[in-house]
Amino acid sequence: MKEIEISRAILKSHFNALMDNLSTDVVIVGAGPSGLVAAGYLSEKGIKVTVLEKRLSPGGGVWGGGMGFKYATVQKEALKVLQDFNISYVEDPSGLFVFDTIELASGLIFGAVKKGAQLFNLITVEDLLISEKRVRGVVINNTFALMEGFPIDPLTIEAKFVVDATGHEHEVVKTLSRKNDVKLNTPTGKPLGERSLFAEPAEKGVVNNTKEVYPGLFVCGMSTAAVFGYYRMGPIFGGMLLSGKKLFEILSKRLQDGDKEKT
Ligand code: 48H
Repeated sequence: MKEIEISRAILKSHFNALMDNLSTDVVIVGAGPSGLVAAGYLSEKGIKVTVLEKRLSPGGGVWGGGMGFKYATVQKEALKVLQDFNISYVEDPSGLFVFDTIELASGLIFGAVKKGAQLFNLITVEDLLISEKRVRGVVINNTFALMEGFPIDPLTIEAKFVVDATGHEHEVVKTLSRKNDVKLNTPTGKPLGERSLFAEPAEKGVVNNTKEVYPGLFVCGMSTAAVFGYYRMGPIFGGMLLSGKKLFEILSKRLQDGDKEKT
């Protein structure tokens, strides 16, 4: 066994995967629950999905459950998504369903990858490709380089659709709005900011607001609350799972209807 063969195998595989994803159907920014659910369903349909996660570990805010206690909840409407990803749950006397957050995080990651999504960690989306009033891809950099503030220029990935699944931070939409003279699909044309905790309307809001916020750019999951000025919900994840599923339904239809805008 030659050590250099280990290095060669890793580098070859990684750069092949990256090269293969430089042009893709859908880029999902953020590997939290909403992005992973969307990635799994879209990939299952044969759509080319590239998920970019800035942290070492995908899974977003699932791992921490509620205040670090490793269980969280969903409502019955979301059970089908748990079943589709083979995640176990038990019914609580309250009528809610409880799951182990470690099983959900690892199950969604495994499910999305096994269904065909290509997931890269340690890549931060720092900007967007825009032309002719449409988002056409993302500008990416190495997370460590950005953390250290090194002046390293980025690379790019082109996509038919880009999704901001970055959670509370809504980093992609924030960057689009800050750097460009654009009007978002919100009442003010800008991100409205997240509101305080009010679970029931928040759960409905996250699904209703899963939509295109600017041509070529969609929001799903918690970033919808920050963009459309909705409530947060605390550790109930049905809205996140259903938002990912709704995004899948919208994008698979758009791609199927031949939304063949050139990237
Ligand atoms: C690459 C990035 C970038 C970037 C961020 O926060 P998430 O878990 O996202 P959602 O919306 O799928 O789920 C939200 C849920 O976890 C949650 O926070 C809930 C339900 N909160 C309720 C409440 O009241 O607080 O994951 C987003 C992911 C993370 O892994 C980030 O590291 C990643 O996006 N990310 N990846 N480039 N620029 N910004």
